[in-house]
Formats: sequence, structure tokens, C-alpha cells
Amino acid sequence: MDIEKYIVDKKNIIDKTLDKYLPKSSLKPQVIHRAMRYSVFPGGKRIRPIFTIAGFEACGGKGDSAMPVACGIELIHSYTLIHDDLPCMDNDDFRRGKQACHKKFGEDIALLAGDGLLTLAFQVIAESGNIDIIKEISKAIGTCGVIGGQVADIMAQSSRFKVQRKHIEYINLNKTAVLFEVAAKSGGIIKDASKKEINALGNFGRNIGVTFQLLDDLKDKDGYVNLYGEKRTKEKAEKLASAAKNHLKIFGKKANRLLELANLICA
Ligand code: GRG
Repeated sequence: MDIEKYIVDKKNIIDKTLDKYLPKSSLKPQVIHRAMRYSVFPGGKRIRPIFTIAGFEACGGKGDSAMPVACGIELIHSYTLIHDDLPCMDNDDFRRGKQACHKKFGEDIALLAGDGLLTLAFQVIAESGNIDIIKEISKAIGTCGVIGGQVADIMAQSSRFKVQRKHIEYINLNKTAVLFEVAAKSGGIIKDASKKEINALGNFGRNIGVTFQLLDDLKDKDGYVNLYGEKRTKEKAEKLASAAKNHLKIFGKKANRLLELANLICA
């Protein structure tokens, strides 16, 4: 199966499972469930849950036992996007080509829809029965992870803090890369893989996550590009992508899907 077909297949199963987990729009109080579903469907690329599944497969995993965690991670990603678009954060009116959640439902409901998705994520992840995963994911998205990255980004954008080079690396790592890291790593934890394999998946995810952010900066002429310029940003992205792929060597052919996904991100 080629990688495009693999992605379509995985996206379909992820969407079906998310639909199963999300409360129906007809369930009271309807407005919050409509807002949550509005932000999850139609989805974006679903990269993070696909990383979880492909990480699971790289460790020899088969079947659908990675699905609760994969979908939980996508619910978390959806929550960060809703909150990031709010007027008190990035103040974006549009997301994925349609009105941002707060433009459609109001700030109050959008804030709570984000909270609802985050809470539902942990209910779903708990279905995996794996306490280690709950710990890892909590750590990754907490104040020393994604939230910390968002705080640093806010500080960098205001006059409260002068942006330093080290600071931008902290932002890219925490705001974006740690969720990729924990997504890939979780696949190995679910399969009960060796420490070496789990670490390799985490290192792969973190490096490709920073690459992903640098490529986004290049597209928006923002972030890292502001400090280092396009040439150096491109060089850094290439170096990180290559480091990411090197971490997959220990899996041999079993990591081909992750390798192909990394190549697609960098294409
Ligand atoms: C609100 C706690 C909190 C955190 C927000 C992830 C994040 C932190 C903000 C999102 C805004 C942003 C532009 C982040 C950079 C990473 C990025 C390009 C995210 C978009 O991810 P994609 O491209 O989105 O995977 P899709 O639409 O495909 O799901």
C-alpha cells in the first residue's frame, strides 16, 4: 500500500473513532457538543494520531489498540487550536478555511469547547488502561510543555519580554514538538516496547516536530525565520529532519511508514 492510501485509510478510521467518542450534537447541552464537533470535523491532516499508530506499528503492533490514545491526542490538538484562535491569544477569525470556533459559537462556548475536548481526551486515553501514557501526555501538554510553550510565545510577542534566540527554540520545542514527541512515543508505550525503542520514537517525533514548526515559520516568514533568515532556517530544518530519520534506524523496515510520513512533511 502506498503512503497516500495508508494516510487516507488511517484518517478514515481516526474520524470514525472520534465520531464515536464525541458526544452527539443532539445531547444536552447541545451547543457545546456542536462546538466540539465543529472544531474536530472536518479534520486537518491528523498527523499526530497517525504518528501514534505508525509508532505502534514500528514496534510490531497490530490491530486497533493504539486508537484510544491516537484519538485522545487529536482531541488535545483540537483543544489547543480552539484556545490558540481566541481573541486573548492569537485572535484568528478563521481555522481550516472556516470560521474559528469562537466566531461561530462565541468566546464563552469556544473556551468551554476547548476544555471539553481536553477533558474528553483524558477520558478516552484512560481507556487504554495505561497509567504511563496518562503521565507522559499530561507532562507533555502541561506548563512545562505545550502550555509553557504558549506562555513563552505570548511573552515573546508582547513588550514584556525581549525575544532571544534560545527563547525561540524553547517555543518551537514546547509549543509544537513535544506533542509530536509524545504522539510517536505513545505508540511504543502501548505496544510495551523496549526503553530504547520508546526513546527512539520520542527522539524521532521531537526532531520532526521542530522541523514541522520551522517549515511553518518559513511559510509564514515568522518565528525562527525572523531571527535567523530563510537560509539558516532551511538548513536547520534539513538537519533536524535527517536526525529524526536516523533515530528510526533501529526499527529497520518496520519504521518505513514513519520514514515516509517524515518525507511527506519535508516535501
Ligand atoms: C492554547 C495551550 C495552548 C496551546 C496552543 C499548538 C498551539 C499551542 C497552537 C497552534 C497554533 C500554531 C500555528 C502552532 C504551530 C504548530 C502548527 C502549525 C499547528 C497546526 O497543526 P497542523 O498543521 O493542523 O497539524 P491541522 O489543521 O492539520 O490539524
